[in-house]
Amino acid sequence: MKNSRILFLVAIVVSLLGPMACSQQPTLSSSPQPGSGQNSNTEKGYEDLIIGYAQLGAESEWRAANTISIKETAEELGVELRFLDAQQKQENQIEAVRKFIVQKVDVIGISPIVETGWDEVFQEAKDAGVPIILVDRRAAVPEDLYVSYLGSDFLEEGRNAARIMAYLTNGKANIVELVGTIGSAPANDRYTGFREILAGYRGMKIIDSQSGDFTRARGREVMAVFLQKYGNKITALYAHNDDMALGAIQAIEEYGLKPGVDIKIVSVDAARGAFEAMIEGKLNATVECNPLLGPQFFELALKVVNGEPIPKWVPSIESIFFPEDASEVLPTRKY
Ligand code: GYE
Repeated sequence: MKNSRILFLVAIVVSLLGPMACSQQPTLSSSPQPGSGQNSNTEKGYEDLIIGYAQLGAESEWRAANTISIKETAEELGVELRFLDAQQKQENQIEAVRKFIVQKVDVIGISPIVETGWDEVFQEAKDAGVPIILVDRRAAVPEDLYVSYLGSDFLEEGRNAARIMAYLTNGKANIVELVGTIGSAPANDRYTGFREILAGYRGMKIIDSQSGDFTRARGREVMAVFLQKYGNKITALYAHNDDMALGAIQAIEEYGLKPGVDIKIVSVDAARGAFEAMIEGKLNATVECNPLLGPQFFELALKVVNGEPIPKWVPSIESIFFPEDASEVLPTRKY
């Protein structure tokens, strides 16, 4: 590992520890919702659990890995899993939650496609005594409408992406940004966190920012439009996920520029495709966001059902990867 990169990573770790120590400590909530199975002498095991899971769709490599993790872990533990895929539509997710309420499942897991619009249906779940665990994405609802959020610190991912971008470009860049699904927690926070850090760099400008909806196809299309509009002026790309970066890499090559060289690229997720692109020198860094949430999710669900205290936020532990280490790390990646 080069010395400069060690220093850079140390700086990131220090900046991670600072705010975490004071403001981001998970708080404990020991009050399970009514009907959540708090029964003094009959503690439940995994094989007693019936879980409803409202997945948002299948838009990316990340999501595919996330779904597999939930399904495989349920099978391994002997949990009865009722899994619905909302195919990228909030109304389908709301309908899934309503079905699970009618079925009186023990716990509902949901990865809300966007942040807003959940108050009513979450209130219905609460009134029916069915606890909700937010998985991967947060919802903008009062804290009493869900028992816990299990997932990443998307703001910090955005900040780290900006720190890396500043390092890669020596603080001077014309950046285009591929935003995730409009209104989703990761898109909102990765957008905001990135700008927080950029505010400290005069030479780094975001010249355009559009949604690529977290998909490879849209990433490619939107990047092609950016290139038509700005051409060689673009020196850096920030993509809110690897899939959009991979689509954009194609568009950049089609346009006749070298991704990773003419245009520095930083994305988020650390999926296998990103490691392959880094090995080929086409991607400069990826900020990890862990989709393998199955084991932690069912552990939380079991605790909820047994009335044990659980944290209001269970953050995932994540890293950052660069091309120099990509060949060594790729074989160990599970997604
Ligand atoms: O980064 C992206 C996916 O919600 C963290 O959704 C997740 C994001 C992930 O489509 O690839």
